[in-house]
Amino acid sequence: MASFPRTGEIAAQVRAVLERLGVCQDRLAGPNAAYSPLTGELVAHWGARAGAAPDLAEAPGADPLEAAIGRAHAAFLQWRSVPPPRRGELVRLLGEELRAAKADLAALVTLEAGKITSEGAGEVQEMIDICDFATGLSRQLHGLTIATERPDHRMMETWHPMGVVGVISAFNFPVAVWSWNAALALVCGNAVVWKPSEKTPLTALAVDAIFARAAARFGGVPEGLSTLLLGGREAGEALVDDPRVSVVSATGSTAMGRAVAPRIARRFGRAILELGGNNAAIVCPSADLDLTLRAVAFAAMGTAGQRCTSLRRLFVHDSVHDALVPRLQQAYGSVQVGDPREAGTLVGPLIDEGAYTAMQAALDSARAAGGVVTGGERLGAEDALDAYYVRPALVEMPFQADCVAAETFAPILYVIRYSSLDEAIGFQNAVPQGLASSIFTTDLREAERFLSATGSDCGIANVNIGPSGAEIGGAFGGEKETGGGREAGSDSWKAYMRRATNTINYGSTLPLAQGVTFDV
Ligand code: UN1
Repeated sequence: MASFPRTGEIAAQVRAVLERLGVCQDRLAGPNAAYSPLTGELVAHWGARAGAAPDLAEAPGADPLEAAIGRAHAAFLQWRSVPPPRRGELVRLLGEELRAAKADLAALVTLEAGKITSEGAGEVQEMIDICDFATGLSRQLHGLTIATERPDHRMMETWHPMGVVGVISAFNFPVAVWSWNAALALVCGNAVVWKPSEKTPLTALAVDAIFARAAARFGGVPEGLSTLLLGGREAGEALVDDPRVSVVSATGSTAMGRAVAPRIARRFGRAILELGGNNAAIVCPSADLDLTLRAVAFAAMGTAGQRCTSLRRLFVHDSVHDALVPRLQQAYGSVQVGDPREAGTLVGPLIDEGAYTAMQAALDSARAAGGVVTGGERLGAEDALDAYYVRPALVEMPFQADCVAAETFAPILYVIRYSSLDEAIGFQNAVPQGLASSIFTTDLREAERFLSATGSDCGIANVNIGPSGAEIGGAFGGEKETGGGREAGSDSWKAYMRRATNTINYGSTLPLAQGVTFDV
């Protein structure tokens, strides 16, 4: 039976978890308020820029953001000379500290971002996984040796640290996104400055405290190697505009990416952009419908539809529509929505009122375009007036209207029928975003077509699993308005390093390439 938390019961829990995680009281003082989406109540205060606070005391009048980036840059100048496997040791210790703090940090993710218990734990597990990955990577920052056309020469490439890596993250993965960037950036020899979402400052403070414990065990970590910049727009803009920030990794909306990308480009900085997704799945005539139903339920309703990778569009073949869609409607009607701490709850709250308003506006547009909406209504408002729990919405659409082509960060799944695979792939690719996609089929030809150059145009294309919930071993990111960046596994580390091509002459003549002669 679903229940909803009552206003007033969350703040004390948040305080207790923050204390267990070792977040200092002085970082929880300041003019800004932190809220919990579980009830909408105020749960803590935080300072304008916790990471930059010491400078305010040291150098009155100095710009604390500039000073924080300056400290990070100074840390980079030292850290770049530490051998990579030794840098990996710091990240290994971070992984150990995260293991020790997993239950508490996961609980805080639930309290601050509203994730159900297993998804809060899953997020911290992703952090641990990337630490393990990066520790191994610290001994594998390989360059190539390349055949040269000149006698007695050798050509190779070496990879060097970039500088300061700025990380701008969103509320929906309040801690894991930092870790995908930071674990790689640190083993690659960079310093990291993190500007988290203003909606999730407390989990960021907790991660900062966890990192400090790893750094203390490591010993001799330069001050400012990992800096937390709490704040609003101005903190993000400082990272975007400061030429000392060689790489900016920004996760958020396409609108945010459109604002920051030209500013980073103007100073020839490097950008890793993880922006909007409008992820689709195609259900083919041969699909295993039991498996499809479970995959669609998790991908579309999980995390209350607030993953970049959440499933938002479902293209169902005419021949299986009547076997699948009524079962989906049944699942949407019965899924437990409520207190994310409770066993049995699968859908927690939306992050805030703005998310709820955007969801209702999208549903209104869908109705106006001929869509038939099941669900979408607000729940539990009598227990917590300022919390926004909703029944996930399933919307049968006659065609792919404008509201379907836009990303709404809420649990809305649009269902559209199709009759040929070409048509379905056409629908799936006909949106501006290109993050994640899936096909459900047991037909080898259809699966391979979907994965081919004429299939899905997304950065992630899956067969018989949903578009969300990627492991860290693969490169994560997408094309078109998703921004083109890649994070986490595979060779994503290269975005945090600069490549130098080196040619060495070990002979005593000077043969020029391309047969050029130049005798003086
Ligand atoms: C995001 O939604 O911001 O693939 C990232 C997934 C997670 C990451 C999502 N591993 O759903």
